[in-house]
Amino acid sequence: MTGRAAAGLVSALGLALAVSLTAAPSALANCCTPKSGGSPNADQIHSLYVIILAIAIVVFVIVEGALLYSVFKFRAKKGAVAAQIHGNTRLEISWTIAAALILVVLTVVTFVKLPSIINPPNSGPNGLVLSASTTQPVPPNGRKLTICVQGRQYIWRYTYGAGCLDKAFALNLPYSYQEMEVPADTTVVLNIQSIDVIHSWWVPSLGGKVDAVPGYTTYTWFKAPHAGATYRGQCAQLCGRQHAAMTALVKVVTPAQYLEWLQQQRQAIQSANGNVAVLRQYLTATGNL
Ligand SMILES: [Cu+2]
Repeated sequence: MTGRAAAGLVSALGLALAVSLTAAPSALANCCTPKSGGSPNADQIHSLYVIILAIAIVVFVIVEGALLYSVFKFRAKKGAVAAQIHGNTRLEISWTIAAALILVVLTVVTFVKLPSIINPPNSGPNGLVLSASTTQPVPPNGRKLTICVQGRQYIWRYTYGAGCLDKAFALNLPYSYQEMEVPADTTVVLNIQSIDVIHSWWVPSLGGKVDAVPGYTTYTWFKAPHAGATYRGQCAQLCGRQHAAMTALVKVVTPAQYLEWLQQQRQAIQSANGNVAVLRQYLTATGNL
């Protein structure tokens, strides 16, 4: 292929890509960076990604530019003998140092950002008033809302309140499946477990994903700023035949709505348990159980 034909092919491919992306604007949303906006840790992950992407684009343009420049500038006809050039020590030392410096910058930026991704902040002034607890991780003032997330083939179960890991039944804590309700502006810490295989909790707008591993408890947190928002997630670890059905929905409501919902949920569970007790009595009495 001649240089001109190659350049034409590259231009045509570039044009086709641009047209297909422009014609599908919804495909552009979050095409190149992680989702954000639902929680400060998600925002920090997003901004770290953008910084690294920008540096990578600069490196890409320089390298590809030098390559294309060299290909066209120094192209030779068939049978030509290439010029033999020995190593340019100064140039080689320069680009080794430049590459090392880029790595240093990436490392420093990452370590500067890391604490705000890992450590939860305090709840906002409009958040729910919560009691302190010693479960990790904790915001500086120790006050947070604890929700236990339990993965099972193939649904997420959420138990609300401190003590959800070991005293959920004793404390009669309310629970729900698939759809999680949370108060806005409140630091929510998730204790994540699995009762069967490895699952992975991931609601992209609310931060990084965390595996649910049988026999272990893993943690993450989020702090959703706006009541009325909903965030969707999907189990991110292939966990079996119905893995694709293992979705999650997080609904952000006001603290008052959250407390009301908790009460409703508690009552609904109590009434369902009452019905089951009556049914069990009947089945036992009639010799069917
Ligand atoms: Cu799964």
